[in-house]
Amino acid sequence: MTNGTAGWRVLCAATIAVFFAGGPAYAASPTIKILTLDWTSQIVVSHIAGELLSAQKYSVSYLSEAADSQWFLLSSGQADLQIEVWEGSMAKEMSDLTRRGLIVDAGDHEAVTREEWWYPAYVKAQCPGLPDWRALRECAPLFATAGGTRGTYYSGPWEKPDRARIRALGLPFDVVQLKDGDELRSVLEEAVAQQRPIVLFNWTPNWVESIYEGEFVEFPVYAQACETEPEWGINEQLTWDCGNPKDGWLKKAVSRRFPTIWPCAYALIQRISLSNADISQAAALVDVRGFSHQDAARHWLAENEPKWRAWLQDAGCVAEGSG
Ligand code: TMO
Repeated sequence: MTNGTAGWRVLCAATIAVFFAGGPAYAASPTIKILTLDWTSQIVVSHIAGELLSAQKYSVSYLSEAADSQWFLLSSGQADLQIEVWEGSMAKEMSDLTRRGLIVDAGDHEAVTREEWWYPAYVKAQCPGLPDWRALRECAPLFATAGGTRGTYYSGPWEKPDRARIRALGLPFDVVQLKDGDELRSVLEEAVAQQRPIVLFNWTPNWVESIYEGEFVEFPVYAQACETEPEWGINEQLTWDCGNPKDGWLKKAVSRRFPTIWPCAYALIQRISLSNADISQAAALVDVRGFSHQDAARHWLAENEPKWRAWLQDAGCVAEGSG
């Protein structure tokens, strides 16, 4: 029993030592775990970051997950980097978790973003009141997919509560929620091939804008109070009677351990800044031109060397991964 107790004490001491050392104690150069989520540009841009880190001799791995899981994985240190955090669908978790110190905000990309209901240009001829959202009240039957008069809105897995918005704005629509960006792409391509009316979740920058004309629906202008105060906006009983932000930010998020374990890599991630054109090109290389995600990343890197060289130079730091 004495042995057992002593052994236990040693184990406890070791555990406490590792706990207070904050991670690096148990591995000289742990792997940077990069989250790849469920829309194309995010996966490509993750590979762009991963290639740059690998070239600096960091060990990286990719973790393929649904966007929902990112917050738990980053907060618990099971993932280290999410390279595209979008304001329209992710602002709340991002600000809650950074405020609580569970994840770290590694700064903004240059890109300005929007995530919203969208339709191809030919739809407007059949519903001329668009892009004003009120036009959707009369035009709903155009978007009916199973007969009847209620329209179908195709959403992805990322949005704010769309059913709440539909209720608050009195729209005769039902939501069909699709699994990821690839499924949204399929329903869009099918509708366009038949010139059939469709309204679906889309975002910019994205590959869509490089081949299809179209517009976002204009809902009442976003305000934070719209999410929390029923009295705000045209429906005085309900929240969510507004659209998403039109000029949203695009951020990078890292795990709490990241800046401590890999300060130079962190400096590089902070410098990484992609424009709208970069992100839409990254997506189009895969979704329009058929590259793999990794090949798309390498292609982008080959074409944009001055840009990433400047990030490395501005980071001004020699990689701790190479030591
Ligand atoms: C997170 N997303 C860009 C798909 O809206």
